[in-house]
Amino acid sequence: MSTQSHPIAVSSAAQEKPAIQNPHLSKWVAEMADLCKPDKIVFCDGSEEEKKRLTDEAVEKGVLIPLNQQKLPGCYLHRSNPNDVARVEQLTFICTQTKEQAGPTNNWMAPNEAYAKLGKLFDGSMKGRTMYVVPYCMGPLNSPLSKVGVEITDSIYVVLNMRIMARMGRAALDMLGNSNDFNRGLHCTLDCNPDRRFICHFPQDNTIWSIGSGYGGNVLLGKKCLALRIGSYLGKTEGWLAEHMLIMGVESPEGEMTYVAAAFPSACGKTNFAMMIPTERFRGWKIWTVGDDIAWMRVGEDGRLRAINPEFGYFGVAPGTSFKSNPNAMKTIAKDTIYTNVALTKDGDVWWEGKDGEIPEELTDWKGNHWTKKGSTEKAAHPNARFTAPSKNNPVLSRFSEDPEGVPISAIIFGGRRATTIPLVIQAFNWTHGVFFGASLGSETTAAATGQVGIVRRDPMAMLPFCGYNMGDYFAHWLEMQAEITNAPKVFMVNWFRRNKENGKFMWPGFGENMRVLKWIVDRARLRVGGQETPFGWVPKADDLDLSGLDIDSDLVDEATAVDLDEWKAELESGKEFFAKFGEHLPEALDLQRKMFLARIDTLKKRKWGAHHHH
Ligand code: GTP
Ligand code: SPV
Ligand code: MN
Repeated sequence: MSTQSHPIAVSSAAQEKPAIQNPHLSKWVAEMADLCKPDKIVFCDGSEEEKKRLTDEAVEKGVLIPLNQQKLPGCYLHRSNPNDVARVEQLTFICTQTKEQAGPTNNWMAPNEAYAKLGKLFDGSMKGRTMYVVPYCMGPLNSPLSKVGVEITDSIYVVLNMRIMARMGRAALDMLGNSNDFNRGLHCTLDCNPDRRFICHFPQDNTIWSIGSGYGGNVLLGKKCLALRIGSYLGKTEGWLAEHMLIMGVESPEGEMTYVAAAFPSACGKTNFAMMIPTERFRGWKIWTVGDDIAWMRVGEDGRLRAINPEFGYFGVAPGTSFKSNPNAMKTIAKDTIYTNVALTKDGDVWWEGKDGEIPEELTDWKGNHWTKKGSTEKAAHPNARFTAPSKNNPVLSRFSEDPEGVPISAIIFGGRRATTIPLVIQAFNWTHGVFFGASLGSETTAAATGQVGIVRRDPMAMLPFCGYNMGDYFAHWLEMQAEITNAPKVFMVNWFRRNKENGKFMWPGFGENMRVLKWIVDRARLRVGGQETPFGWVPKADDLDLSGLDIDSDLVDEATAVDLDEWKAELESGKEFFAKFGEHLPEALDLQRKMFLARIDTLKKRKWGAHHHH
């Protein structure tokens, strides 16, 4: 430890040894302590004893509220500052040397300017507070695909969440050894004032500075900041992909396993899909969760794309989660879970809109106010209320979820939340066309980020808020990956969220019924089911999609799967504007894909290719 004036407290388990032996780490911690000037420094070891001590302290300080321990053992409620309930994209910056490296879709700040600006805010920011040093590993311990990070934070809530979301503590330090190769993350809640809130990423320094927030993706630095923004940059330089994707194993009744990765934007159904229980018609089929939010994918020795889940827990959307929609999630969050911004019942249980059972007459809402079913017009839980739960609680956790080599991916799915235009499912002709699908993805905004909800925006690969470098170069990286892959995954686009034009309701029942679509995808990936070629891609023929026992009008299914030339033309026009932003960084192959697509549509319009042609 280098000399410095701050008294140092270490967790008991680490007492026999010096707290940190890695000279690079101790030097950096000393520098950050000199900057933030905490009263005390605690090195987190990840032990049970430490968890108990910090939980007790959090309860004493009102950071956590104990829930009914009979009903929900080991579970606690946290209420965030009402001004701090989601990711803040407008305050998130990529601090590369040049603005061009960050690209047109990211906010940019010059590194020196960002260090200076945030440095002033960090200066003395932990006076009277404790600085926690949290070592963690993203990915299975000792996997060649994993990365170590260290987050310095003044928030016990962050420490307890990181403990669930990542392999945290001594094991991560052991993996790091004396290496200097670790992500340096600094976080201070400050006074939680949006005017002093900045989430800055320095990909070229493998560094993250986050200040002024205490919520989710802004502060659990292993997740979106390291695993996606910094990760995507590392992926570009090291030849792999960091993606906003769930990873699932699909097991047939015969025991055949097919791995699928799927990118849906925030709050568009990844957790639900990753834990899905197929409906009755598909008895014998099983879904196994490898990950629910992030995939790191690399080409393996065998030439296949292999994926690991860098995370260790789920930071999932609570509203809408029920035994009806996602029973596996309900079981996962029954113990050892931190709930954020949900409502509280009289007997210490949690509640949110869309939970099973009767709506309670009275509640304490997410802000801590009295709420009544009859009198209150506002939602009792915040729409972006979340649970933090260990993945080992998941009854359908894949037994390969910790495989250091990763699971081989046979299909990649891109999906958005789209009321119109995008059909239930469509398969790309080939890898390049699939990358075009991903790059063209659009979706309605959700409560997962602050700002207006329900506006369609381009969200390529569901990575718009998470790509740590120029997105044009990111598209090129995706295209170039094909060179190394011998068995390229088949690529699909799905939309569970198309709405009936008359009544505005979702046309497709979704959730467990998505197995019908997934089965076609798996069979297509294994080259054993038919399809109809359209100008857009391959779609299922009438008999290809198993709809038996589905309790909805067949007209609705027709509508959900229909493709309309004029709607797609408009879609491609908005894609043109978006692509134009990237200038010379846009790979020509993608622009040509768009032009060929448009040309095919124009050709068919001359012959009145009709909407009846959906199957
Ligand atoms: P992030 O954690 O923000 O990345 O979200 P996510 O992609 O994991 O989304 P999640 O599975 O939590 O679902 C978000 C919302 O979409 C919830 O309210 C779900 O109930 C709803 N949802 C999920 N799947 C479906 C579906 O198949 N159909 C419909 N209609 N809604 C769905
Ligand atoms: C998302 O917004 O995609 C999330 C939640 O998974 S957060 O961790 O806040 O980014
Ligand atoms: Mn997410």
